[in-house]
Amino acid sequence: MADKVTVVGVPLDENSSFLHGPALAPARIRTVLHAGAMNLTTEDGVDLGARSDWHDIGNLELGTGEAAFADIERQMAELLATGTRVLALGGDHSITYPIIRAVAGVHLKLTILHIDAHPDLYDEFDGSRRSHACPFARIMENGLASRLVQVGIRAMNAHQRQQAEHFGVEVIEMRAFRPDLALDLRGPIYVSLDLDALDPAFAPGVSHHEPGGLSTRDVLRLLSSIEGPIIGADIVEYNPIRDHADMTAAVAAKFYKELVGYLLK
Ligand SMILES: [Mn+2]
Repeated sequence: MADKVTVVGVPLDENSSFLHGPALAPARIRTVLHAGAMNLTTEDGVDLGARSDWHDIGNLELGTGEAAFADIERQMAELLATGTRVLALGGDHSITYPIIRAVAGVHLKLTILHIDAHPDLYDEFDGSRRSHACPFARIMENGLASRLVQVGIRAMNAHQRQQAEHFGVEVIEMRAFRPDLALDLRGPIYVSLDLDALDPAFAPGVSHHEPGGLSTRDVLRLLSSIEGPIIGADIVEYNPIRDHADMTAAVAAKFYKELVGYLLK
């Protein structure tokens, strides 16, 4: 029988607009998760080390350019066809578009919870429609989600505000965020977690520092408040080259554990 949950690395960062590094993230997150400093039990008490119904299968094999997106979509679709739920470790945020293409082929009426400092709704960025600044424009214009709910946003310019209105995106800007925020999300729910949603004080190892963000606890509380089933997730934009003493890798490893726990539910 297929595993209930599969973790897979998607080491693509060629669509980053500012710095490279997130391609190194999956390996670094795994190293820190298994270094011995943290155990494998989630806050709900799920001991991932004692369960055999999930596995981390390493990284996808990827080409470049448009072929990389096709590679991600095909390999994700193959995994999903076995009945498993997938947690993807980016990579830059561009990977979420081909992942959602595969996920939307399995789950109708998808709700995406997108946690990020940036709306990533550009029609194109620096001449590229594959940029990590664009994935949610591609997802919405292709009708791949019935709801897109964004939390943590604090870098919304006029173009992206227009795009959000055009696509009917529900944006909870950081200035309106409250730690006890309760989202009314019905399943199936996909969580796309860009680590730059966190304040750089909590997660310095990202390419785009945007101060005034979420705490690690804010994100954990938000995830635990979701009532509907989480059927897929990604953790993107960790950049080991920008990290200090693996602090951000530990944050990513924490979310890795918690998200695998939610996906196993
Ligand atoms: Mn992003």
